[in-house]
Amino acid sequence: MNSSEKKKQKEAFKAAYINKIEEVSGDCLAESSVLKQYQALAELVMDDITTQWAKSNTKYNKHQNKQVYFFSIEFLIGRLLKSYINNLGLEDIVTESLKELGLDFTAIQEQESDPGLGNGGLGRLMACYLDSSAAMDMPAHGNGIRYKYGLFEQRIINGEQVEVADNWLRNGYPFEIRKPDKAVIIKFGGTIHSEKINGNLTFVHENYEPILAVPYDIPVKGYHNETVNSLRLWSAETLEDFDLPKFNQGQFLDAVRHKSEAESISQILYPNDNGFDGKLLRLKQEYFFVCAGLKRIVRRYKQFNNNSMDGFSQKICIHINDTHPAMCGPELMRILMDEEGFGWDDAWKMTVESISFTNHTVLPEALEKWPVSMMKSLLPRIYMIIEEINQRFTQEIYAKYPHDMERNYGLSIINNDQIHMASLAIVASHSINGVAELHSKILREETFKGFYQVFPERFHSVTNGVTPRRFLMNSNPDLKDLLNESIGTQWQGNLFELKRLLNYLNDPIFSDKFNAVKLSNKIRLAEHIKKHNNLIVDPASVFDIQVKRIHAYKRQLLDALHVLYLYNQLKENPHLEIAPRTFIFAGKAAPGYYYAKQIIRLINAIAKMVNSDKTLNEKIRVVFLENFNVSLAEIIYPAANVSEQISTAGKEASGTGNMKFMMNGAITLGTMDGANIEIAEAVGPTNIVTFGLSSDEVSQYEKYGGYRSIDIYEKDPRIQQVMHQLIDGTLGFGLNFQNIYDSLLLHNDTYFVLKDFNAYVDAQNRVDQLYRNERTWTKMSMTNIAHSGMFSSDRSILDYQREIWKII
Ligand code: GFP
Repeated sequence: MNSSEKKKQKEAFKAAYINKIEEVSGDCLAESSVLKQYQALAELVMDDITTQWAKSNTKYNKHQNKQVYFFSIEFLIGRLLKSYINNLGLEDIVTESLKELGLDFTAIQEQESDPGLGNGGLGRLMACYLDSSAAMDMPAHGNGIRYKYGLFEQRIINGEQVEVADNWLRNGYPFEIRKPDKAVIIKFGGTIHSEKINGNLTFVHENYEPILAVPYDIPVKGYHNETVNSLRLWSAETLEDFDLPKFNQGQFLDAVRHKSEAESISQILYPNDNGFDGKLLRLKQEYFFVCAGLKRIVRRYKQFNNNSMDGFSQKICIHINDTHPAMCGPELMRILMDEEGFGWDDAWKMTVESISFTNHTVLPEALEKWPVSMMKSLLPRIYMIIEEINQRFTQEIYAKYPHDMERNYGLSIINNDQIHMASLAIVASHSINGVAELHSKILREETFKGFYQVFPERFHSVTNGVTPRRFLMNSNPDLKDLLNESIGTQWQGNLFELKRLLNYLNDPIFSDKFNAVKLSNKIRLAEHIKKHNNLIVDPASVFDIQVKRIHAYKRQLLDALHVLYLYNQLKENPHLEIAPRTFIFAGKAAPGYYYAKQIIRLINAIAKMVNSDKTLNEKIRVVFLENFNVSLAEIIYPAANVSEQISTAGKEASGTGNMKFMMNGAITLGTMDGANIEIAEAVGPTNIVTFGLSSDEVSQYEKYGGYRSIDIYEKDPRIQQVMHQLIDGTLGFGLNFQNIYDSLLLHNDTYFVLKDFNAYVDAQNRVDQLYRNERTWTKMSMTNIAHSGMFSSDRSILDYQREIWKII
């Protein structure tokens, strides 16, 4: 675009924008509030997108391309305004125009709420996959729940987590379109009986409670292309707002009760502490979005296929994200048999051919199991179908392995009066995949070993990925510009092109510019810390960061204990030479997960003690940033030097934060777990710092015993000191972390924190040494970015297309 064209475009944009402001606020630009400026900009952007959206949909209908639908109970999409603008290619026009109008673009963007429709990696992965699919012109859509409240807003008060409702819809949401004309009815409870209708045995559902599912669609705009896919989120409503007869009889409360009970289905997002908690409302939520989504998919398919279901499983992929949508199997069977008139065998073939399943955790306590009685009364027809799926499956297994009764029993979808949702998902889909090499191996060899023997061809592995558009290009614009001016822009279309950066490893001028970018990102984060925590941190110090859900297996505790140990070292020897460090933590604990909340409290107690101790000469600082969400993450990753990925080996399925850090040049300090292993392979052993037990060692200890945390404690005075400090009042008057202490000693340290402590301290010393050699560190950092191509979600989507959906 030459400069006069650009000028023209800017003038046109400004005129349209001023108009829009007047339209949405009734005020002129000068009088408009920042909120109205945001709403006007959002609407203007939506005007552009909806035109393309309609075109994409028409194209999909005409050509009947194979469509993928991600079914997920979480979609952690983050703010959308900026990514829409960038994907539309309007970045410069909008930024410059707003500046010329004297408006603050950053303040405008901050008006957007950050939809907290997910707990962590699981939901964020879905958002990355939608972004990549659209960027690659691939028809892939999301199907989930429009929770009225996001997870929760985390406040830290007196060092403790306090939860506040996250009312993300408070000011409306400009990027969704409500489609009441596409609403469907979901049936809960009631009874089933069979009848002969026109000579065919038909199942009739009676006395059920009907709930209306209303879709809200959010466009998913591809990067610099014409593709706009859809994220469809379902909201629960009553068929009629009030029970009029009751209302007329004066029973007002009863009348509204039904309304609020119905709406409760899409009211809250369950917090995930990787411990499965079988609540009836959660089961309702799961069936609600599964049933609504599938009904619309089938209806639309027929609408553009001469009212026929022919070819359905060749054209439709139902991809289920973990087991929450596992009822897709029986529900699709129900639709095909009860509504479309197929017999069992044909319906089963279509079901298995269209469904694929990704597992995201191996923690046994997180694998969903529903009581038979609950399923039977809430979803009687679905239960009947699950029972039949199980009966047919176990018969096949018994016929195949008649002498292995014990193993066969383990494969049963229903046992001990519980329905095992992972087993259901495996049996009812043609593909099961793990999310990193190690995780997939553990699925094959341990978690789903029996199923792997029966269906080896169904097992795959697709390593997770993250979108470089949000997590590099949009959140680290200075790095983007530096890369563009040095290695060209091809990397923006193909992240593997970042390898060209290796040519600059020994270029001192480039290195200086590269370090200047990191420093300015650290200054940005330091300003955030100053504003929110009222603490000054030195941007020249090592920014050592652990941000993720707080969970025992992710071992924020190991990080915290090391800080405490370092504090003790510095107290003993104030002249100890170390590169000054800022330890930064962020993450939410599930409200009912006491232990995780204690970890937050511990980190804050350590922070208070360390930050107020003048004798340390500011060599270490500790920060806990409240309310970790996608927007905050976007400021954090670009500013990191050290990426803490220290889960107990074998427990973290993949991790995706590790990839976001690496893409921004942080060095991973990690265990050989999840995708850390693949990061290590990509960058080579000299560009990562690894430590600790391997997953095999962990699994040996778990199976055969042989680990006694007390032995480690007794031998190591450093550990004794930090352990005592947990309970002796060092961390503040009246502050006692007895339950953390007990978990490590009395309960034998389930996640091997003490066992790995020594190795972690050594690894931290290595980090210190490496950082103090600036040239080495800069090279390591550049090498990490150069090899991050493999961790783009574009690569993951290509793998899914090739291996699982068979699209290319
Ligand atoms: C879960 C797993 C992670 C994995 C993501 C996405 O995330 O290891 O990377 O799913 O597959 F635990 P969290 O919800 O725990 O972040």
